[in-house]
Amino acid sequence: MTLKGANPLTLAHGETYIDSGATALDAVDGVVSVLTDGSVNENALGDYIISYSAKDKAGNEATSTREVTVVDLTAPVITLNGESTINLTQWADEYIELGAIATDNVDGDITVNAPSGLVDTTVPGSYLLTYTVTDVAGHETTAQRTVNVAEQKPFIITWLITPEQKTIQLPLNPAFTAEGYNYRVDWGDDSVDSNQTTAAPIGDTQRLYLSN
Ligand SMILES: [Ca+2]
Repeated sequence: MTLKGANPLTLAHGETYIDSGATALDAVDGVVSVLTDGSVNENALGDYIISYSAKDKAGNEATSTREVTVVDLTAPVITLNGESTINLTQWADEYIELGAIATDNVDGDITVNAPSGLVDTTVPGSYLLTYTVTDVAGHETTAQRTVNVAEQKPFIITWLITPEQKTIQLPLNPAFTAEGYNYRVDWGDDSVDSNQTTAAPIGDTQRLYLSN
């Protein structure tokens, strides 16, 4: 008896098993029909045996078997929650980790742990976060997210000199309450206030301008 096709045979999970059969040749009877027994569940990992048997007219039986192993050959797929590139502004924005989800052809949903890498929104730069999952079969998948932190631009106000007393309203962003708020004011009369910091302001701050 001769098996057609591979033996043992490795089959990818979910792939349809098509038995290649066997042939039997008897010295007296010539070609003898072969009976096949056994089945493969393509959707369940494991080993399966397909048996073949053939008898000649004299009742002599020949048998053979094929071992089929259903294995997981496919790595999980990661889908990021949120965008793969996130643009933030230094101090003004906070990075919120939205995480990721992963599904596998065999294992179903897989929990994605926190990514490697950290985002420091107080330091401008480009940060790379790497998410990794591994299925039971050991296939690893990674996905990455880039978080760009743009430098906070100082703002400059020029206030024209007028004879009257003037006040200036400095709009303050509540997002800066932790770090304070740095500003530079050019009063237009050769006096400049730089690196003015207001800690934890909410609302507006007044600056009183006194004319000479
Ligand atoms: Ca898999």
